[in-house]
Amino acid sequence: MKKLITAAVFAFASTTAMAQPVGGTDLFALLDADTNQVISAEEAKVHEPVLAQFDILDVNKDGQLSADEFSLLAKG
Ligand SMILES: [Ca+2]
Ligand SMILES: [Ca+2]
Repeated sequence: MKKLITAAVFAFASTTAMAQPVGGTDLFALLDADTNQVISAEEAKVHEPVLAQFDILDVNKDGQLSADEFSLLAKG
């Protein structure tokens, strides 16, 4: 199951590189107040669902959410 999710995330990332951003990507841009391409814990406070899952979404535990990490949110 984990393998399937990874594949789905990879496919999602590949698609968004070429296609128009949808849903989560717009939210990412909205939350990324300083436009440094990552969501800090401070920026996540604006959106409760992101803040609630921040630690889970922060896969590499660097205290920030990259676009790839953030895309996991939309998957539920
Ligand atoms: Ca940011
Ligand atoms: Ca991270």
